[in-house]
Amino acid sequence: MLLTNATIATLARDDSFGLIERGAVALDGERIAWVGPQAELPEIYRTDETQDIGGRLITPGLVDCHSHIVFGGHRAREFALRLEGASYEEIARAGGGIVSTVAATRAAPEDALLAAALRRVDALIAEGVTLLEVKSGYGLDRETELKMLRVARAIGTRRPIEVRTSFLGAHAVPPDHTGRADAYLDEVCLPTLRAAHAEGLVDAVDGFCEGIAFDAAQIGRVFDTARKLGLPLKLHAEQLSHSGGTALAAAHGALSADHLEYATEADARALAEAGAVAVLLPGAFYTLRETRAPPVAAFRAHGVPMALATDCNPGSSPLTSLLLAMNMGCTLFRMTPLEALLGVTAHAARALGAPESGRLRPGAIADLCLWDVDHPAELAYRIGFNPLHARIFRGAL
Ligand code: DI6
Ligand code: FE
Repeated sequence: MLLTNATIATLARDDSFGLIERGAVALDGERIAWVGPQAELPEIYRTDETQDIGGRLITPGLVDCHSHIVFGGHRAREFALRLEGASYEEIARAGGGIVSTVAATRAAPEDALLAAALRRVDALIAEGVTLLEVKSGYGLDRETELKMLRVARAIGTRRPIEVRTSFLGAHAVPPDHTGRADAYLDEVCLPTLRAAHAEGLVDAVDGFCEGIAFDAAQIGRVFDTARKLGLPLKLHAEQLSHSGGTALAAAHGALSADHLEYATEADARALAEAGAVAVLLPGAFYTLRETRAPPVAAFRAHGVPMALATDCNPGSSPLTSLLLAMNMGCTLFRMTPLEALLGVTAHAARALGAPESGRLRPGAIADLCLWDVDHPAELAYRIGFNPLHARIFRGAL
């Protein structure tokens, strides 16, 4: 397939928009064969399968690199409680929060979990998402963690989207192990990680390093097990307080540290040295009415790549719009529209260890979005408007 008469935002290696006016993209099966100005198109890429796309914008397919999109039930009651003044941590300590979604997820049949997740996934697909990360972490027992990961894998067989899974057994201490976090890790979390890995269900390992979850020493044990299995690492770090997760993630060579509202300048330096991505989640910041923003200026100054994601989950971020996450990244965190677009393409792909996605260049995977906009900055600027014209996944419209 050959797409002509396009404005193309390639997201160049130097992290510019890499804009090409009157450009063309040649696809060869599931890969991009050539990108450049139409006038320079090599003869071998001319084909009958040519689509004039009428001056529309082409970007890479969007990447949502942090989601908890598989879960049972909802938490609208907690939303109301927070509006009456209860904090996220108070609700969690009173037995609500993550643990209440664990009960609903354990109770849900696998097909019902999948059906509910697909409704949310369809909203992401409609906005151009072609690569989606999905975490476990609402099972906290062997059976349900495996069930969640199977549902995550099934998403990729039911819809034209690539799914990368992250095992998040260290998300919360379940009620049957209250006050015994280390015993939970030894008896449930680590054996379940090994079992899920043996079944091919795990692409990366994540954790929640926080006062209401696990401390850095406990997460370090999860990371040690993950590294023995050869799995890449990610971490929920400094979301509600400064708990030392970022330094830990950097020291273990993690792909990313995520949330980061309470991260410091030293954390930014550590991420830069480790080459890790800072994944920012403005949906959670907004929903929890957080007032401390992540240190974007420090990330920028130290050259830390920033990604943006929905963090789609029933508690802190019931968000199924990556375009809105881009807008929030700009308005709430002062990212630039270019940083927002890099954040849902090249840098998000890097946070998943997926270098063949997120930039338009020869050899890259042929996942593309066609947009009814003049300039890529418009993608972050609009609120609640979806300008997607078409989506190409693995070379197929
Ligand atoms: N931080 C979050 O924002 C989500 N998980 C996490 O570790 C929230 C999960 C939830 O509240 O259900
Ligand atoms: Fe999260």
